[in-house]
Amino acid sequence: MTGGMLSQEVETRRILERCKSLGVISVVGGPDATSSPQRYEMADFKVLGEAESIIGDFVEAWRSGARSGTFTAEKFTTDVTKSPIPRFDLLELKSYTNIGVQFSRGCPFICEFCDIIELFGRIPRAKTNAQMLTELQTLYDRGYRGVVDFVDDNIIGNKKALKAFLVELAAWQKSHGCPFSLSTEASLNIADDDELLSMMSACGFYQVFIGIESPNADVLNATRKKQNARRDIVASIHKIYAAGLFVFAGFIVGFDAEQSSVADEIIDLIEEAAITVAMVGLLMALPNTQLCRRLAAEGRLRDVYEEEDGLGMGGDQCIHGLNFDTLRPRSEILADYRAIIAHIYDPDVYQARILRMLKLIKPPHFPIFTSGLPGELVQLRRLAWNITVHRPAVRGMFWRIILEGLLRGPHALRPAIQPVAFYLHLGSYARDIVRLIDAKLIALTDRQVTERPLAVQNAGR
Ligand code: B12
Ligand code: SF4
Repeated sequence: MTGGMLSQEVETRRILERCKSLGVISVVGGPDATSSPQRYEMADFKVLGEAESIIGDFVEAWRSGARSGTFTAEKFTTDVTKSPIPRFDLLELKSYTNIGVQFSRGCPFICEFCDIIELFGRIPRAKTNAQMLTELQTLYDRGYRGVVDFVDDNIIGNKKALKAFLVELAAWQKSHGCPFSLSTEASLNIADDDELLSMMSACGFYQVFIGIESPNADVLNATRKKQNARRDIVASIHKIYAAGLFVFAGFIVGFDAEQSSVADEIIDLIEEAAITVAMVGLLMALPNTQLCRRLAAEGRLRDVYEEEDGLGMGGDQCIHGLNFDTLRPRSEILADYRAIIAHIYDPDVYQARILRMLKLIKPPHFPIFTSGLPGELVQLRRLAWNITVHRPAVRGMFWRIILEGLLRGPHALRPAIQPVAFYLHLGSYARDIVRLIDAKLIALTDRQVTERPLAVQNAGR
């Protein structure tokens, strides 16, 4: 998907055409096919929505000789307590840096730009504790040790069910020598619940992804992310650090209610909160969202496949967005976005932020020396070798931060190393984004310049 929507669309069509020409039957499913089935018209089978409740119908149809068809799951009714244990035996576990499992689906919030609540609903549905522990046990029995990512839409959507599970998870981890380090995604109100934070920490959760989106309360209210508007975001992040959890955060630029101060506001928040890995993207009206429907009703939604800014819509997901007529001039939004990326991923600024974050993060309520550690140390050795030998630009940052982490205690090593490892990608990625935005801005300026005489000419007729 890294080629953006246009190339994704073209690639999808190319693959489906190739299937047809080879006489191969194609089966599509998953969030994109569910949200935009029209893009997959050429597929022989479409299995749309949560597969558990319809995959049996598809298999039966196939066995009875059908070679095309559409199966659509009834929305939000799939009983996840009946989901089968994933076939981890099909994975080459050694090739993974983390393995995904899922405890619950759905999120109670109503963010305007979100497709998750349209795909999985607002009433979280959780698996049973026994089911979840069997999944982990299966992974364990297959010899996997290391990071397990809980890929829930919002793991704290049903706190009561989560807390009941965490009690059993902590006991399971302990009785197995703490084989798994855990990461997940949650909404920022996780910071309001001290008990939950310490329970998560005690289970081995070390990292949480949080969608902050914007520091500005008006923007948050307008985009219906009210749960973030009524709080001190910096204090909330610091509280999560104090529980021993490292925060990845998402931000979005391009909201209707945004002012020209957006770049400074986002930079200030990232710096003050000491958020090291901040994923900043341009607002994209995904299909199957309230935002997409509103923009369409206002006549502002653009065809995402249309040529944009004279450069086409190609590019990575983060840079490709704004598939609608923006309220602020497009060039201003792009310039603000560029300013944020250029600032936050400047190597010195990034390093200083990691050092500040290390002072805020406290030891987790989880053993540091676990049975998953040897595997992680092998990864660390590989990383250290790679950086020291092949990445001179990051070498200084890496060793300085490792040293600082060691001085703060073993608990600080992972939050120290992780952002540096990410910087191997983020540093060059940020430079690419800045280059691309510059080209887009020039294309926009050129277009205005060439268009002006035409407008004058037309006005004279
Ligand atoms: C974990 C995750 C990742 C991980 C994946 C790690 C891994 N090795 O699997 C990482 C971080 C790498 C990742 C990357 C990206 N992701 Co992602 N990711 C997720 C996340 C959080 C969970 C996915 C998951 O495993 N769910 C658990 C399973 C059980 O649910 P599920 O995938 O929906 O599958 C169910 C059904 O959809 C169906 N199904 C799924 N696939 C198929 C296929 C067939 C053939 C059939 C019949 C059925 C079927 O059956 C399942 C059971 O019901 C979702 C958000 C979410 N909450 O779902 C985003 C999500 C899938 N990601 C998304 C995006 C955009 C990306 C990136 C493009 C981001 C980027 N800028 O690069 C990349 C693309 C990577 C790639 N090469 O494809 C979007 C997709 C949007 C869309 N409408 O298509 C989502 C929905 C988030 C969002 N709301 O924007 N992602
Ligand atoms: S909190 Fe996250 S998952 Fe929930 S509605 Fe908002 S964006 Fe979607």
